[in-house]
Amino acid sequence: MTKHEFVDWVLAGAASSPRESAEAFAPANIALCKYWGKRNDELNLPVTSSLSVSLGRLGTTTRLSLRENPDEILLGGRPLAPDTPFARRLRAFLDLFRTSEGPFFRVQTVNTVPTGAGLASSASGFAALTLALNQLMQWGLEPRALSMLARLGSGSAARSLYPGFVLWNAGHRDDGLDSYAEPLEVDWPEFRIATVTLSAREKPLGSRPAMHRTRETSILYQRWPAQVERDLFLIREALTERDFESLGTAAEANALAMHATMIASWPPVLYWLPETVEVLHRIWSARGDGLPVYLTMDAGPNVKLLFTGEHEAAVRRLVPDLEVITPFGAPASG
Ligand code: 2P0
Repeated sequence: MTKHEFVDWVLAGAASSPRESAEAFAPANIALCKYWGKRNDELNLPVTSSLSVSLGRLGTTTRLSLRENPDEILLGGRPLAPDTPFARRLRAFLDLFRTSEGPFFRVQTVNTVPTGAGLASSASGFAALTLALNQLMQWGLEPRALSMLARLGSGSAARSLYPGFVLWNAGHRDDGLDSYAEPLEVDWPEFRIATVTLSAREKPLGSRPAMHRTRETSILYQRWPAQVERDLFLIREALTERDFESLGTAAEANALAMHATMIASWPPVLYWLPETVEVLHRIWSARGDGLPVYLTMDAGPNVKLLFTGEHEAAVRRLVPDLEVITPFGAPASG
């Protein structure tokens, strides 16, 4: 099945009567149990399920309106040259929903994630665009269908449809109709994530080719699905019991196993910088001294810390220049 056929299937029966304009927000997300490897590149179907936490008000707001050919794309208020990789990828996504006759769009995208924090992923961007399209075209699609459409733009975008903790079911079907994300009913106001920005430079290898290379060449990848199955079970159990230390342990083990698997690829995929390793040792040392702080890492050199509100001051002392995120709303002020 092609992407186009998939979209036709999802949109079959949906109404379509375009409005003038629409606006939507989607949060960025960080996986606690990672998505790494596809079983189908065309439909962006993952080998394993994954579980993330959305970052509250940090994410992407996208405003869409109809216009004459060609599309116009503005990023943070600035027009984007049509031949940039981002503009091409965005247009390719929009092409799934139209013919050569149109419709054409003005796309105004604003990221509310702090620049350089390593969070400006494609996830919130494609999720916000999908939500805005649903409103603009008045399709009236359910979140499950929207999650599958966002997935075609970027796998992790499937998870950015919802706030809070989110599970993306890998699914088993070849047509991808059972591969969508759903929210987990867990409210955890004390839960914190913080980003440690060590490098804002563009990564040497994008996650898409890196994922591909890992799956093709890393001997350790054979073990990855079993690791995810274990970690997903432990994380879900920890969420149910609000057991922060079990959650942190499983999330950290999962991230490090993903990186170990990448490093065993050929040519090797190693995103870490010397500063990354220094932070890891600092965290492990503090944890050895009794501070319940855990870490996770994505396809880059930056580190994200997991802790609870009661330890925020200690974590800030440990790692200055943290960007602390409260996924379940602002902490109550006195
Ligand atoms: C994740 N990452 O679960 C994992 C962990 C990065 C490391 O999903 O090819 O941009 O568009 O489906 O979603 C980044 O990969 O990849 C990612 P595509 P995506 O968050």
